[in-house]
Amino acid sequence: NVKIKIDNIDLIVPEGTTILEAAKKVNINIPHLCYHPDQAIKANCRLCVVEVSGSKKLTPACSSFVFEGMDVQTNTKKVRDMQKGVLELILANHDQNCLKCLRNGNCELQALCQRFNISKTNLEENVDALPLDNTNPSLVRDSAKCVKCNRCVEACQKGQEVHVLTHSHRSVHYNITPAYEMPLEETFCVFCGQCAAVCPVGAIVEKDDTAKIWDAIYDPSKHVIVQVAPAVRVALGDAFDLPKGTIVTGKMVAALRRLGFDKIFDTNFTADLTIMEEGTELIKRITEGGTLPMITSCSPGWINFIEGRYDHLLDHLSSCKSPQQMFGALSKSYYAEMMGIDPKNIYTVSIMPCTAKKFEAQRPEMVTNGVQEVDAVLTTRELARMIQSAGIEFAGLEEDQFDNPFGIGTGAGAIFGATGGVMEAALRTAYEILTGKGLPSLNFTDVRGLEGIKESTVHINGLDLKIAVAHGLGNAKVLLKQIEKGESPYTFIEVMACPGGCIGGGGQPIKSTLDVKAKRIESIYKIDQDLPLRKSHKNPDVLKLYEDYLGEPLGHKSHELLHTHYHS
Ligand code: HC0
Repeated sequence: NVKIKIDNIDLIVPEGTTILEAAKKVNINIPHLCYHPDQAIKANCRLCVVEVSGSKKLTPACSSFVFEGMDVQTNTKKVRDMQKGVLELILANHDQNCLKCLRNGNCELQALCQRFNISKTNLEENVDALPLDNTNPSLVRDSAKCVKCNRCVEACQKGQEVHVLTHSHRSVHYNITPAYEMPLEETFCVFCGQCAAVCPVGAIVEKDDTAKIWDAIYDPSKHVIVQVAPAVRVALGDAFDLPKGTIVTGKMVAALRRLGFDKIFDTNFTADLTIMEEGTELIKRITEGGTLPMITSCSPGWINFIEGRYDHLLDHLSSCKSPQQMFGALSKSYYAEMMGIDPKNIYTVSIMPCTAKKFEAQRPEMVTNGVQEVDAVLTTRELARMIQSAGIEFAGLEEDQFDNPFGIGTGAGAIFGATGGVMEAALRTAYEILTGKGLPSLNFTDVRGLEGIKESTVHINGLDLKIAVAHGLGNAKVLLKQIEKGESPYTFIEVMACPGGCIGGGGQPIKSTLDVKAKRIESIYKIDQDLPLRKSHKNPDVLKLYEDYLGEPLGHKSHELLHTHYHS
C-alpha cells in the first residue's frame, strides 16, 4: 500500500492504483473520455490531467500510478484551463447537433461540457466526417461524432477479436473506421454492438427502430405482439436509475401494455422450446453419430462470426433457430391459426439486449408462411426510450404478467440470458432424458461466472461427456481452433458472442461494466432459483404445444418451423 494525498485528502491505496482510480475512492471524478474501467489504459484524450507536486508538467491521471507521498491536485486553475481547452478542441471536431443524436442526455461529452459550462466552442468548427454508415440493419456509425477515444477499436479488436474497426490516417485526418473506410456491412462485422456499448458519445449507436413500432401500434389493421428476451428484465431498470441488476419483469410487462402492444409474451418460453429441440438434437448426434462437438446456435453475433470466418465448421452448429426466431415462426403459424388472424396482419416485435438480433430477424432464412417471422427488433435501450417518450413513470408501475400461450418460462429458460445458461439448461433436460434421473444438483455451477472459457465433465450412463462454454468471440476462437486441429475434447459447446452472455449484449443500457454484469447475472440466477419450474421439459405450455401442434421434438413440423441451415 502507498500513502498519498489527493486535493489535500489523505488516503492509502494499493500499489499499482492509478491516480484516477485513487481519486474515485474519495469521491472525486476526474474528467475523462478514453478511459473505460474494463479496458486497457489508452491515455489519448488527455482530459484527465492533474497536477502532481514536484512535476512541472501536467500528468494524465488514467495512466499514472500512485507512489508513496504523492500529492495530487485535481482542481487547480491550471488543470481546469487545460481540461476546458482540450474539451473545446474535441468539441470543435464534433457534430454539435445534439437534439438529433440518440445519445442526447446520455452522452459523456455532453455531460463534461455541462460540467465545464461550455455551451459552444469559440474555436472554428472543423468536422472532417466520412459518409454516414447506416446501410446495415443493426448499427449506425457517424464519424462526425467520433471523439477518437479508441474504446470501440479496443472492444472490436481485443475484446471480440473481430478486427473490423481500426485507425486510418494521421494528425488532423486521424480517423476510426473499418479498413478502406468501408461500410460495416461490407466488412466482417458481426453486429454484436460491443463498440456501441462502450462509445462515450453517439458515434456508433443501434439503428433506431422505434418509429416503426409506433406506426404498427397505431395501425388498426395490425395485431401487434411482443416478446421479451431473458436478459432485458435485469437491465432495463438501469435506464430508470433503479439499482443495478434490479429484476423488473412485472414493471416491464406493465410498461409494454401501456405502450399499446396487443399481447406481451416471454422469450423464456421459446428458450425452453429450444432446449427441447437442441437437447434432442444433441442426444441424436451422440447416439447416432452426428457431427461433434455440437455448438449452440442462438447468439446471432456468433452465427455471423462462424459464417464469416470459420464456415468450414458450420456443421458443428445446432440446426436450431434461436429462441427469438422460434417465437417469430410460431407467431406466424401456431398463434395465427389459434387466433384466426392472417399471419400478414400479425406484427411481431422482439425486445432484445442485442444489436445483432436486428440482423438475424431480417435474414432471408427467417420466413414462415411467406412472411418475416420477426418484424422488428428493439434493443433494451430503444425500449427505455419508448417508455420515456410515452411519459410512463416506470419505477412506480404496478407489476403485470405475461399473456398466454407464450407466457410461461421455466428457470432453465431464464438463465439463457447469462453465459453458461444455455448449457446448464440443456444439461438439466438431456441428463434427465438420458438417465431417467435428475442432475445430482440442479445448479450446475461449473459453467457459471465470468471466466472466459469454462469447462466441465458430465457423467451420463457410463460416458464422460466434456462440455465447454465460451463468451466473447475471442474465447470462441480458442475452441474453434481446437476443433480445426481435431483436438477438441468436447461433446457440446455453448458460445455467446457478447462478454457475459446476453446480459452484456451490445443493446443493453450504456455503462454495462463488469460489476454491473455480475449483478445482472446474480439476478438471472435468482429468477431461476425462485421459480417453481426449473427444467424446460417441465414447462406445461411447451408440452401442450407439442401435443396440440408440433408433435415431437425434431418432428416434421418442428423441422419446418424451428430449424434452419446456416451457410457461408
Ligand atoms: Fe439472448 Fe436468446 S438468451 S440470444 O442471449 O438463446 O439477445 O437475453 O433472447 O434468441 O432466449 C439475446 C438474451 C435471447 C435468443 C433467448 C438465446
